[in-house]
Amino acid sequence: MTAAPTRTGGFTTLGALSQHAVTTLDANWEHDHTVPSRTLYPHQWSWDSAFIAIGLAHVRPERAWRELASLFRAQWADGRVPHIVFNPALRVGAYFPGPELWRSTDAQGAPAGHTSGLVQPPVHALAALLAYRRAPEPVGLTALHQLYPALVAQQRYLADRRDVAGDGLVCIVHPWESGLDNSPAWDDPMAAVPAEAAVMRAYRRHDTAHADAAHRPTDLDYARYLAIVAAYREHGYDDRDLADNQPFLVECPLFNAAYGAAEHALAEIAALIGADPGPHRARATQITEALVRRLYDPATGTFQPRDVRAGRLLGARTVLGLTPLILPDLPTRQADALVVEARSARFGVAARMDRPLPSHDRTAADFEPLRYWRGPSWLNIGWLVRRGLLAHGHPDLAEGLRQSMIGLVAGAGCHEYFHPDTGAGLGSAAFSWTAALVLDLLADEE
Ligand code: 2M8
Repeated sequence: MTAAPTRTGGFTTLGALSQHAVTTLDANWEHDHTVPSRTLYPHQWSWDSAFIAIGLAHVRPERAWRELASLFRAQWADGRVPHIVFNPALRVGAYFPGPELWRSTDAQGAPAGHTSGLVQPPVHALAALLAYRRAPEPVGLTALHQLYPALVAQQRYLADRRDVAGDGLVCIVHPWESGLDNSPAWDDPMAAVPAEAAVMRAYRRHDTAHADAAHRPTDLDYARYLAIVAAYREHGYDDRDLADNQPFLVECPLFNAAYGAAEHALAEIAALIGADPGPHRARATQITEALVRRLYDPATGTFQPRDVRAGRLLGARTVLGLTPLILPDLPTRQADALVVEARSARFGVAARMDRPLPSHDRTAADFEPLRYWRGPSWLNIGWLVRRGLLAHGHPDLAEGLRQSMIGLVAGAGCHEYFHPDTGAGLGSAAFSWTAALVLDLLADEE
């Protein structure tokens, strides 16, 4: 199917837009969590839940805390927070790849319920802090007390088990761990993963039954996704000897920026609950230093992922490179360079934006305006970049981006992603993090 992207929605008042976002979140609420989308993603996703909690804190604070608590109930003994927590009430085939492919319950230290074995960017400590700021007393403080050890364990897992190169940065073992599944950033390391598209004949993809196949990753992408999952699963999702066993090993700028931002947030949470913020501050400093040392490319003036297997920086200039701006201690030299990159024709950030922020360099030959993370505009990424612009003293650009994002949702509704030229809504039409983050943007007038 090749549906032309259409504009839906068209909210003329901010009140109506906000109500639409709340209705979307309410419709996606499922006993103790919010599904990203009833059709495409009917289980619980890790970083979705963090973004969702940020929005829920404005309108359903009690649910914000339940959202995070339910996710962390699925934390593994080693501290990993799984990227999918499966709802056992759903039929087999409700999502692909489902529990039968992950077989998490065979792995050591996994919880009793089914989960994936991968992780996603650790934006949860930041989400907990922001939710607390929005809904502080008395439930908020209790929730922070309860979440703190789990958030610390999440960071410890990443520090102890995923620093494959020994350079202070976290390695992702699958593009799904980046959250930007088929970003051009991963094309080179993915090309080295042996797989054939034909293996997909043995499976039934769920995504292409609900979304336009031309917008989604290809069958060859999926064959490789499954090959990487199989390699990890066959080693019991054990992180020892990752360098020997995993075909995809990458240090991602967004994942590591989130990892550093988490230590900054944990320092603030520690201070609120009477714990010691010192070690968090020290780790935050180390992470920022490592990020600058290992992933900043002075030649391009942006951050690039590092392919740990090949021992080199990856060349694609995707929006991932802008996200270290969220680190408040990013040195001025790198922050200034990222602002130049953000304002360039590649990304077009401006005080008055004429087009949405794309997920990939719009001047690149492989920019694809319709295909998922290869061009379309996503609210969670814009939301992070906006925070970064505010943190580094660019309120005018931050406001331009905020207006652009609100305009997207006002024009098209709570879509999963948006056409980077026309702003037309794409993907799921009732997507939770879009709803949650537009609520936060509406409330956060600078
Ligand atoms: C997308 O990823 C899943 C796999 O985890 C998929 O394509 O099926 C990504 O957009 C990811 O960032 C997001 O968390 C997930 C659920 O919204 O969907």
